[in-house]
Amino acid sequence: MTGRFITLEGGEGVGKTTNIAFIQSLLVANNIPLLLTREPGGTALAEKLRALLLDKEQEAIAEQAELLMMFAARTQHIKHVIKPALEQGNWVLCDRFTDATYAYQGGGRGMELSSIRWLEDFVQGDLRPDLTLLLDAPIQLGMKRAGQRAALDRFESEKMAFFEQVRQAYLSIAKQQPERVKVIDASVSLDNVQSQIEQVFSLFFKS
Ligand code: T5A
Repeated sequence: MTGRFITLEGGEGVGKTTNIAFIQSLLVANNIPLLLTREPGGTALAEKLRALLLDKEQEAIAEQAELLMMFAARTQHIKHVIKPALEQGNWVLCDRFTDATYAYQGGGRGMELSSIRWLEDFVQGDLRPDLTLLLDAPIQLGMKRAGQRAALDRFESEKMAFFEQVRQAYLSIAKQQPERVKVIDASVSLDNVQSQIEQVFSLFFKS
């Protein structure tokens, strides 16, 4: 038996971390064995790569290096955490995955989508999320929320135009893959966001 693979996506500060605990409670209430994880990260080595990727006090990271570091971390994560968990019948809930690469490195940095697609196939084989929740909110709102929470990291220090491209890239993925990617309006109150999430899961449980 294999579990199902669910990812949570969106721009900075839209509420992914906040809503993971809520999604966890929905799954646990349905007696679903669950593994929570995140990208970049999820293994000891991938967390070290994450720290390097988010650190803004170091030499400039070339765009190609950034892309390869994301996929290097992802390779470790899939091999040591995600695949074994799915194979044991657990569901995996992951805070960001490859849609973030299409959005940030593709949309934000303008890297060729064909290179990302090649790496996706090379690293993941046929592994793709079964369901993706895209939390969407205006950039200014997400940045305001993220800034209130902690100091800005290397990505959060980018310019507004970068985040607008990231947002548009995410929305375009959702438009192309509406069966998998469900857009949640994250600009409203947390209660409202969570009732949208609940609706998506009530349909997903039946699928
Ligand atoms: N990245 C990642 C890439 O470039 N390529 C890739 O392939 C991958 C995988 C990772 C960075 O790496 C980049 C993208 C990222 O920049 P991250 O920590 O995963 O960093 O991502 P962040 O977006 O930086 O995560 P944040 O923790 O900043 O944002 P969240 O998790 O979306 O937001 P959250 O839940 O912490 O909420 C922020 C604040 O808002 C409040 C919360 O209480 C919190 O204080 N809040 C709300 N307030 C009012 N109403 C609501 N509805 C609210 N929802 C949340």
